[in-house]
Amino acid sequence: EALGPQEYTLIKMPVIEFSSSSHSIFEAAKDKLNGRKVSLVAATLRPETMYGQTNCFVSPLLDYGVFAINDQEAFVCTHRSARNMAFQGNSAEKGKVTQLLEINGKDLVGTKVGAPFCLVNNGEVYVLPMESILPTKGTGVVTSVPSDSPDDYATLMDLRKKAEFYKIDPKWASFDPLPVISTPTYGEMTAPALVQKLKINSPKDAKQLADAKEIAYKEGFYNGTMLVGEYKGLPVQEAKAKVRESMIQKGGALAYAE
Ligand code: A2H
Repeated sequence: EALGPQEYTLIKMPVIEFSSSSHSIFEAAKDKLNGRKVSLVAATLRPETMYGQTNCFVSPLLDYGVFAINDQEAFVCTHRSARNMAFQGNSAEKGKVTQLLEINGKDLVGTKVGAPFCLVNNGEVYVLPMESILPTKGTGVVTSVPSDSPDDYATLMDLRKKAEFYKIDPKWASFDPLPVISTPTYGEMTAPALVQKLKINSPKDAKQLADAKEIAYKEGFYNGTMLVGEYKGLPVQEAKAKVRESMIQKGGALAYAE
C-alpha cells in the first residue's frame, strides 16, 4: 500500500444505451436528471492502457449513486468517491454532493458505454459484473483492460465461461484483449501470460492474482513499450504521464486522488 495519496485518473464513460433494468430506473427519475448526460466514472492507475479496454466493471454487491456534477452532467460512482471529488474541484460548491438517485450495480450490468481512447469495437463497450470490487477505493467502477490486468483477464474469462450463471448476454463479454504494451518477459499480452504461468483458474484465486498484479504492474511500468496510441513506441515510463495529460486535455478523463 502506498503511504502518500494515490494519484488516480478518472475515465469518463458516457452511457450510450442503458440496460433494460437501468433504463426504467433512469426513466422514472427523468425530472431529477433534468437532461443531464450520465457517465460511469472509473478510477485507474494505468491510464496508458485505456486503448485496450474491452468492457467496464461494476459490483453487483454495491449500491451506486448518480451525482449531479453540474447542470449538464451526472456521474455514476460510490457516494464516498463523489464526496472526495467534491473536495477536489469537481463541484460548483466545495464539498457539496448532490445525489439524484441510487442504483444497484446489478441493474447497470449490460449498459453500453463509450470508452474514450478505447480501440476496441469503435470505443463502445458493455458493463459487466465483478464481485471483487472494493467499496473502499476508487469509484467502485473499474475499466477492464484484460491485456494488462490479471484481475480483469481472469474475471472476463470467468464471465465468458459462466454467462448463464452470471445472467449476462455473451455479446457483452465478447471483445478480445488487444495488445497495448509490449514487455520483454511476457510479450504483448502480459496479463494472460501471467494468468497462465501462475495457473490462475478463476477470479477467486486471490493470492496468485495479487502476485500476478504486482508482477504485471512492475513489468509494464519499468520495461514496457507502448504498441498503440499517440505515444506508440515510447517507454511506458515516459508515455504514462503524457497519455494521462492528453486524456484530461481532451475531456475524457479527470485527475483524482485519495
Ligand atoms: B487498474 P490500488 Cl491495466 N476495487 O486500472 C478493486 N479494484 C479496483 C477498484 C476497486 N474499488 N478501483 C480500481 N481498481 C483497480 C487498469 C489496470 C489497473 C491495469 C493493470 C493493473 C491495475 C485497468 N483495470 O491495477 O489498490 C483499477 O484497475 C493494479 C494496481 O488503488 C486500478 O487501476 O492500487 C487499481 O485497481 C487501483 O488499485
